[in-house]
Amino acid sequence: MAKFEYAPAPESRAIVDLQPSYGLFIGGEFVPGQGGAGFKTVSPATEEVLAEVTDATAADVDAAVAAARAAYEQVWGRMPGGDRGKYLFRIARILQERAREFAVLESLDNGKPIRESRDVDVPLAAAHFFYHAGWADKLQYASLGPDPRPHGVVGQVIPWNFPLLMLAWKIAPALATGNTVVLKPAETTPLTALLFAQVCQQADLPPGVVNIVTGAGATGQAIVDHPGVDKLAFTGSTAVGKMIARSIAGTRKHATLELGGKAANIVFDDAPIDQAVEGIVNGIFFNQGHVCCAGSRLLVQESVAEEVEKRLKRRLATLRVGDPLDKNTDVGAINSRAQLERITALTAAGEAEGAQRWDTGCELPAKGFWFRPTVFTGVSQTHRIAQEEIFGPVLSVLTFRTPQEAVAKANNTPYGLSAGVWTEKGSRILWMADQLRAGVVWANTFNKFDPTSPFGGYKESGYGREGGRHGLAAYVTTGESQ
Ligand code: TAP
Repeated sequence: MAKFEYAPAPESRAIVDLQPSYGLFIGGEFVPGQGGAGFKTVSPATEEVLAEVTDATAADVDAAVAAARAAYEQVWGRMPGGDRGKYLFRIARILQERAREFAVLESLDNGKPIRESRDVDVPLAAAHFFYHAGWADKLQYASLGPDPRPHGVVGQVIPWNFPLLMLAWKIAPALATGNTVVLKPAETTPLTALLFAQVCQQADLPPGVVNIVTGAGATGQAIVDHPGVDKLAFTGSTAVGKMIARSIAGTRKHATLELGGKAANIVFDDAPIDQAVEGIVNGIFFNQGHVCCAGSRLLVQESVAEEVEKRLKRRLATLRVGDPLDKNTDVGAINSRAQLERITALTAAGEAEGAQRWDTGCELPAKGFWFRPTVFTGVSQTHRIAQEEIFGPVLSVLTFRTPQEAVAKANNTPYGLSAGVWTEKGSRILWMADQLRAGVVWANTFNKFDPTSPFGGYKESGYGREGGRHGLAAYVTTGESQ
């Protein structure tokens, strides 16, 4: 099918006021790092250097934890919930007012299409603050147990795939429940977290309630190891999550871990195929497949497999891959060279193990990090591309004959974060949801997020929930749990 030719529709980047270098946000101020070292953050679409960012040392983390402790003890931990809620409402409104600035900056630093940062990441981040603002003065009615109280200082470490949104998932519930935070954004995507620090200043948030320290894995490890941190909230890979669990074993620290996934998107023969195809595309090609809950394994009933595959490839051929700031772009840049190498290596393993590889053959920009939307058919359960998280725009297709076989294959993974079911039968949806070992099961849709709905995994996808009432529980201790 021929692609329509669209004129370029680039979003202007003039709205973003990029500084050449950024300090750390500690105690309500931007301060230089004590180690003096920095690193560059680049646009993955062009490899252009966007800014120099501070590499926080253990001493910087120590200062951030001290600022968070002072703010907790002197101000935030004592403030009535209704007053905390007003700050959260204020932050939410500023995020809405500055939405375009955040969206452009996110697309520049992360490589995701502006359509997604504008319509998904930023509105959902604001929604998380609005939602949690509403809870701040109602915690005793949230069935959290008797006398819910904050932990104190929370250390938070987040990945690069949804930089602002993951920050909102972490900071909004922590603040609503009366905790103060030290947050580290990912090394490749620090800029929207630093813009968020400016929002905290604009909202007159008391100094030290939110502290942002930029850096690489060592900075994250310094947060994890710091004895002044009462609770940890981590989102990232299963490998690092396991290291964190080992580091804090035997300490009094509480933790929630949101880790990887290898979700099954299951299409039955009675599903409306065109809608299912849209769901498959959204499931794995949204955000370049850099989504922990991505529908990276398509399980399709054998009787419709050929038809689904045909329509899927036809649809994929219409996807526009390119400039993240162009409003017509569907698939943007891969976030980093390292991630591109990982995707390249895993897809090469798929071919070597005997699966059939197909891609859209679209043109890719000469500079930057890019990967064509790719589909593997003839995948067997033992293939690495069926077992390991690729975290890129790559779909592995497997088939099944009966619902029991679909369940067995869907659950045959070390992960258990999400799953999707496509069928006309309501009873089958309920039966499948009951059988699938996944924290979230979507029915006739995929990748739908809402702050009221708890999100989190089973097995190697981690423990704890974020969002909803369940998410609040992770940020409080109660008479029962103290
Ligand atoms: P990771 O390498 O695990 O990095 C996540 C964060 O941890 C980054 O800020 C990273 O810093 C930091 N970090 C690295 N080593 C650390 C250590 N030893 N101690 C403390 N912090 C450390 O993952 P990633 O490559 O950024 O993200 C991709 C992975 O995250 C995928 O597996 C994906 O499934 C998972 N993910 C899960 C979810 C949920 S909700 N379950 C959501 C998004 C992503 P640097 O960036 O500087 O390395």
